[in-house]
Amino acid sequence: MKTLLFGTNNPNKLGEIREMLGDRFQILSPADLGLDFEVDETEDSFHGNALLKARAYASAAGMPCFADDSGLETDALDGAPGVYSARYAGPGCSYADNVEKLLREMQGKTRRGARFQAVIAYIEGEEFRFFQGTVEGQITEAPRGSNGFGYDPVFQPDGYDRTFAEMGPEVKHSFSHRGKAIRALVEYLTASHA
Ligand code: ITT
Repeated sequence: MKTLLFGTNNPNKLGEIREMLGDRFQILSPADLGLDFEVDETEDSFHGNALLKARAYASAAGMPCFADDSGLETDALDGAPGVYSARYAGPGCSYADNVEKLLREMQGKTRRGARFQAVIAYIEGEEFRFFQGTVEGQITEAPRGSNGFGYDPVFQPDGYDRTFAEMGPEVKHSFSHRGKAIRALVEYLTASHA
């Protein structure tokens, strides 16, 4: 079984990736390798920040590594919170703070279209590659559900009457931004290591 490092400090992302890949790849976390650092996300794109994180962890660990930069874009707020999704309500904020701020900013807006984006940067040796996933939906008027993390309680994907937080993890992963990006990575790894 191939071993990959997932360069993240977000336990929810780690849990999702292990749910998706656990039976096919051994997924190590930074903590498993005794790595404990934050990467400054100084780029203004998901691609740029995913690569920054993947490079930092790959060079610290010297093994194949991937990182995920992801977030929520809304039409009515010109793409916000976007790359600032994790810290939308300020440094050290909680998921609940972010959701509260988003609903406040969206109050009275009739355009509620939004999308989750995930960009995975994968590094092996000198080579890097990107894999991407998007899921379109709507921002609800109030939070619903308790599964998942982050903005899941206020994101209702198109074609569903439930938010991500009202779905089981298998259903979310089957068409989520992260599920799509990860399946593209797996396809690449499977093809290039056949
Ligand atoms: P790492 O950089 O250590 O991986 P992070 O949480 O800081 O962790 P990002 O900078 O990529 O990661 O920010 C992603 C944020 O976008 C995340 O904290 C959530 O607020 C939101 N997000 C991403 N994917 C999500 C999902 O599947 N469901 C709900 N919210 C999500």
